[in-house]
Amino acid sequence: MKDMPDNISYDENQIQVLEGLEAVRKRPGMYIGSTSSRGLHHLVYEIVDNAVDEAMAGFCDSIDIKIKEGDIIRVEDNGRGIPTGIQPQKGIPAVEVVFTMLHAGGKFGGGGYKVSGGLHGVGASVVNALSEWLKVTIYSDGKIHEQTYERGDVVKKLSVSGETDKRGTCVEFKPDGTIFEETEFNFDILKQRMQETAFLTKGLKINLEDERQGKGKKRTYCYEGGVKQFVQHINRNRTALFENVFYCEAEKDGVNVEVALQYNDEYLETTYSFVNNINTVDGGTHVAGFRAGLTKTINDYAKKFNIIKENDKNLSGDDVREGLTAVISVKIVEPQFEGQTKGKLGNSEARYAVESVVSEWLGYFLEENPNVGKIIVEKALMASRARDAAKKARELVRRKTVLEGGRLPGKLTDCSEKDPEKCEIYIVEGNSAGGSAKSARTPKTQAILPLRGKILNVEKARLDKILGNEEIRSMITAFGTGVHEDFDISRLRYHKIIIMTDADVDGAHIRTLLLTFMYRFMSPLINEGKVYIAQPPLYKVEKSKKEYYAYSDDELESILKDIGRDGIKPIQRYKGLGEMDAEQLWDTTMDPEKRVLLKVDLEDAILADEIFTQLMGDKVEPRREFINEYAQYVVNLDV
Ligand code: TTJ
Repeated sequence: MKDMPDNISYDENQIQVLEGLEAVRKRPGMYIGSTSSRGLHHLVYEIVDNAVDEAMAGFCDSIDIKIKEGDIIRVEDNGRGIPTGIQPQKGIPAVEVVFTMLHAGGKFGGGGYKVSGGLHGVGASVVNALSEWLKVTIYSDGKIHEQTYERGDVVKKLSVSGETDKRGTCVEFKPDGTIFEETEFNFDILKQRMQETAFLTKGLKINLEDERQGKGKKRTYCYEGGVKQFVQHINRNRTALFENVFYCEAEKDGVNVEVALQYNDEYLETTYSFVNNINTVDGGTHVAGFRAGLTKTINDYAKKFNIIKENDKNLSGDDVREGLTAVISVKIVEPQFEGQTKGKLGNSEARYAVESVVSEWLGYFLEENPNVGKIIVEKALMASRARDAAKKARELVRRKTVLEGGRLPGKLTDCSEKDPEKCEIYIVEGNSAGGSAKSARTPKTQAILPLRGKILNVEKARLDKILGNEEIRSMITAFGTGVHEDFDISRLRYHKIIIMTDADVDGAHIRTLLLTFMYRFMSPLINEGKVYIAQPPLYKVEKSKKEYYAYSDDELESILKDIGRDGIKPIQRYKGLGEMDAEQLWDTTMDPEKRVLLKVDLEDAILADEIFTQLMGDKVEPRREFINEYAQYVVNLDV
């Protein structure tokens, strides 16, 4: 504890206790993660999750979400309606408790929902506190009930405004512009999340509509097949090895387990796991149970039908997961989330529940679909053989490193500082830009690794081939971490890995490739926030010996507005990093005092991975869809 002057007496009046919604407005980040665009979108999820809870309880089958003019959000369900009666403990209407008291809601104090979603389970009151205004309308008992709030305070008491035969709850809110750095909603971000929610809540219809001027977009998601359709969706750009997706749903020891899986002709595993609709990015007991069940069942099956012999060595977990696409969704009453980012399930009962449900139902499925069983086992056998080859290749790389005395790649211009915490590495597209970066850098702390051209398509190659690629090998050696199963983040030589590519389509392509590689083979780098994207400017404006850089079209406009157009030199548009000299590159993109770096998070990486399969996959149709959808950004994509 800090020194405390002892001549002051502390009593309850002087101790400031942050109470109720004031606390939320003071430290919004603690409740919604951040006040950036991400936090803004979390507000919508938080409200929608309440309606999803009602759907999971079986009382609502449709949720409408609208982005209205002025970035106002409106969410309506057809559930029972939030109770309007007086809550005995507080003496105010239950709905007011929900919107004004932290941690209030159906999830607490009995009588509520058995399981419940929600990002941090903080609920509607947090959204209310962070909204300029919020209006709730409840249709129940033949009446329309309304209440309005401003920045969390009641401004209009709960009252009946009319009659109706509808049932449901409607919440409309405008996020507080004094709290959020940005208040513009992004349809595509909401779309992604709403589709995921629909996959995870079988039969629930979610409508999403953008009513803002010039937008006019609309999507409806409803999946009777639940996570089975989720798996089909993930594999839509890939080639599945068999048509029928394995699917099971069962309850065991109070844990509801829903699992779907299918294999594709590639080599990587894509498993998404959820607990009460929350994405568990670091897996946990439910994923461990799934893996154990999968490995055991496939081995048992292979032996029973003599595809592998009794004394052959077992297929390993990695073997049976090559080319696997799976979704695991469990619903559990008191989930325990662990780990730094709370992305890992800890409940031990979930392990056994998932393992036993998967073993039982997958066992039946394989016996009923022997052709599928055969395909899976053969795929795993191939994986097993390839793994032996890859192991040899890896040992070769390792031995080579030892022989070379841990020598760093020739192309790397390393920094002199030895403490990784202080070091950063720029991965730069092309040799010429690499040259500028080399002259521009601070030699003590900034290392430069130029990459030539495009790196290998890592989704289409096995590890032995990937490790044979020189660009990739030089990255791995420079980082010092090893790769895949050998990856060890404690050996990382730079605490910032900065991808610096041209601001054009090719640059975007290379960035996507790099991110996909890191996501697939060095995922802790991304989970622990070590990867960044440099932001080179798009334009240079010069006027009376002064230089201004613009990083977007909007910024260019606003600079021109500020300085006026008289007497400016022709505006320079940078097509590549190579067009900048070292000083300009330093000033705009590399100077830690001035540069803007984007930190890559898991969602970005997953998106990169998706874009990647869409662009590089075997199927033509998804690629066409993608290019149509993004035609405005993709000018001359060489796919
Ligand atoms: C609680 O238990 C009794 C019956 O109603 C339950 C309830 O609260 N249902 C409910 C809440 N349905 N929909 C909501 C809801 C919907 C939205 C859009 C926002 C919020 C905060 C709650």
